[in-house]
Amino acid sequence: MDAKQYVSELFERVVKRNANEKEFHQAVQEVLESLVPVLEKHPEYIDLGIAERIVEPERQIIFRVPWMDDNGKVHVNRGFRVQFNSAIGPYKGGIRFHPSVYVGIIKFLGFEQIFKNSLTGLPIGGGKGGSDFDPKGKSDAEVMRFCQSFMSELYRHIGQDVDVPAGDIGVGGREIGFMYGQYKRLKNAYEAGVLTGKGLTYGGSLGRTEATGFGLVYFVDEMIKAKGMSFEGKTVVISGSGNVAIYATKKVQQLGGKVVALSDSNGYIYDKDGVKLDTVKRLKEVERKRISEYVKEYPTAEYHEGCANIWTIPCDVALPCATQNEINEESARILVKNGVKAVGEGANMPSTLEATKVFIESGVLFAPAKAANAGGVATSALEMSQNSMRLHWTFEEVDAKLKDIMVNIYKNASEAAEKYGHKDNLVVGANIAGFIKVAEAMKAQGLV
Ligand code: NDP
Ligand code: 2IT
Repeated sequence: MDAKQYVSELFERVVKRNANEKEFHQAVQEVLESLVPVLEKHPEYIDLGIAERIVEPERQIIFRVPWMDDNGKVHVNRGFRVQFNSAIGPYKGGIRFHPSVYVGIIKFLGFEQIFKNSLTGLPIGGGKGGSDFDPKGKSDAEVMRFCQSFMSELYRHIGQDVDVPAGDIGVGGREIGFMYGQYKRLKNAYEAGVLTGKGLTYGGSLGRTEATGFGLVYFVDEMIKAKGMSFEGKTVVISGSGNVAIYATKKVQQLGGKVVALSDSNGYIYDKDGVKLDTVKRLKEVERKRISEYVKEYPTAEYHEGCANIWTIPCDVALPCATQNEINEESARILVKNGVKAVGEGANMPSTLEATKVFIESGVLFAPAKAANAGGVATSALEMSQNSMRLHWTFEEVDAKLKDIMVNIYKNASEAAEKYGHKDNLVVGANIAGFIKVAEAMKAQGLV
């Protein structure tokens, strides 16, 4: 069958079969369109139904999460774990706690994770989980009770050789600690490799906290270096002020770039002199306050309500590190008009399909999420290795491995793009390079 027709019929079936899951449709559409040249070259992938199997999760778990708040009121949230693909390793991917979470978001994230994890070169399959629980404004005790309830169901579905969750939006060190404690209690065994992003006192890896943001900047640095540019003296706009945004900011500053803006879900700050990261870290990581508080300490900085206008700030490099679809076509056009030279996706799917098209067609250097933010999960896999060996590597060792991995992902994605006729298009290159390894493993393992 003609590969183009095959892909378009398969996409139609995905939309019909997974109605009302628009983020999942978007992620599948982008990947399937990239795969046409691969399926033309490898008709056996069509005969073996590789793409048809890849778009269908191996298993989806949806469960009730009851918990009690500090006033004794009962709440019932919904928990999810989508175990998407285990061809190259145990399911691996984060857990997201955010009120917007529903099956369409967890499935888009789990689907992307398959290719991202493959790109790392490490033996990890794709999965994702989460809940529509909103950690904002909750006490530590409420968060603990929620995490314990969530894990009281999830524990039976995961394991260090089965499925290894980690953090994502709303899930950081505090939540991983509470979930690990409950898992350990239920299993009566110290299986440290069952979760990653753990604290350093109980099996966590040095460098995991920094890994996604640092990895993103290593990747973008490699991409711009290939065109004779560097971060030195560049103006950079970064959205979000969570784990990814904070450590992307730190690495950009180390490389001599100036980060002038950061945001949260209420609005953004603009500090033309460069943001003071220690203050942001204290406000967001310790005090768990809003980014608007920043201007109380630095009155020369500006605060603006709403997130979208952060992309109207002129910059050389834009790093969206908050959430999906935060850059639409209009924002992309404004960035291009203002002279943006490179965009690196720290968040998962932060650019709409239309925005991505604008960047690629305008010749902006574009680092897609699957490749550019893979440093987090790659370092999670390094944490799993250390847990298995019952050893610790130094920060320098982990960071050097992370850098190597990001440089290799860049190399593999750009070579795949060129080989399949889309030179410099890293969206296509990352999708193809990630897909081929999984497809070959599925081919070898038979119809399962
Ligand atoms: P955090 O929870 O630490 O931070 C998220 C940041 O994004 C916060 O500043 C938050 O603002 C903002 N944000 C979240 N949701 C929205 C929204 N709907 N609209 C506007 N702003 C929003 O999460 P991470 O930094 O870990 O994750 C950020 C992105 O990076 C996500 O897309 C995640 O999937 C991706 N990612 C994370 C990895 C990791 O290792 N943590 C690895 C790879 C990708 P507020 O505080 O107001 O909610
Ligand atoms: O989107 C992602 O890659 C993550 N949230 C990190 C997953 C992980 O298992 O470390």
